[in-house]
Amino acid sequence: MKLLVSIVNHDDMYALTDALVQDGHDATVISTTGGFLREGNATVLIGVEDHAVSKVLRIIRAKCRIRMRYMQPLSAAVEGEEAFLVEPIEVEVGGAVVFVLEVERFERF
Ligand code: 2BA
Repeated sequence: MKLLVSIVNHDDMYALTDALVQDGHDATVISTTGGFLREGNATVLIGVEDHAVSKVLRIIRAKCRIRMRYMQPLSAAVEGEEAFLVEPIEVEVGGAVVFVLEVERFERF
């Protein structure tokens, strides 16, 4: 069994979980925040049997779009001077970042 830790855009989360549930997979959603953009995203935990991993990855790929975001970096403050704004940079986010973890044991009580 594998645990897919899938970090997705919040706007794709319902389409993704609907598709997963329709295909018979269980999922848990955690509200998370990206460390770089500091924007909300969603982490979807999906426990799946090994033979279903590729199918679930296909669903994730189909439901999660790549988006471009603009980030306003702040210059590093030099001693004695204020930090100042520099040009916004374009950042590509997603469709999804997925970690595939081995599950040692799974119990449901
Ligand atoms: P964020 O950390 O907010 O990152 C958003 C996007 O910013 C990333 O998209 C990437 O394109 C860019 N980015 C991240 N760190 C960067 C840096 N140091 N310099 C320049 N650009 C940078 P994705 O790679 O699609 O990641 C989307 C979200 O997935 C991330 O949001 C983070 O929440 C998570 N994530 C990505 N890689 C991760 C990792 N290795 N470990 C844990 N979480 C990860």
